[in-house]
Amino acid sequence: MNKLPNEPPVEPEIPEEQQWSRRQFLVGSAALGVAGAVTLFGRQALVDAARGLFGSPVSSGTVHLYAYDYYYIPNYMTWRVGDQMDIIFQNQSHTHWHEWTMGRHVNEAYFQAFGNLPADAWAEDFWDGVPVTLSDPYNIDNFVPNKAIVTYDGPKALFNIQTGGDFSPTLKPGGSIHISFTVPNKPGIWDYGCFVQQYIHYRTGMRGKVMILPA
Ligand SMILES: [Cu+2]
Repeated sequence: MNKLPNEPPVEPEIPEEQQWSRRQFLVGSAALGVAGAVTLFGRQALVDAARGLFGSPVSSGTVHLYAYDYYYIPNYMTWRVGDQMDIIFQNQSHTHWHEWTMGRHVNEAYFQAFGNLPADAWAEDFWDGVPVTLSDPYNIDNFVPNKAIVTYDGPKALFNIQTGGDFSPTLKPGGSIHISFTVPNKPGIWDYGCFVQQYIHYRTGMRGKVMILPA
């Protein structure tokens, strides 16, 4: 709408506190819009655009990581070496099992195979030698510790601990688990993904990236 030249600028008296709330609301709405669009389309391009717009602030403390069919929200994170992280990993699917693995150099030769496959998809498992505390297990299908140094909070039976493959909590539909750790001194870019159903989930887009900044 065109403003008349002689119209005085509108500067309502808004207390500082209220202005801050309004900014928070606007940012929150934009983020919700992106989440909604991702839910509808699950488009990598859209997510990349969102990352460009909003950046990727360093996460520390509690972060919710949601598994859907077949993508994660968020599908990128930025951590800093030495920071304390509490990842609440939750499977939002009503029908599908999902896991969270993290590493480098996925073996893409497995992608063409069917039937029984080796479970160690990453040539390098991020969690090797990393102290991790697991708690609040709910509807866990299984948990593979691999070479992580794991402390279990509560009865170990609830975690259904298995051997073989990468570090991977696998959740039944609606399941969740709390993964607590200090970001190890492994800076750089790491990938995460779900290899359930012979890597179909990963191939379909169920993957993400973590940028780890030096301390
Ligand atoms: Cu999955």
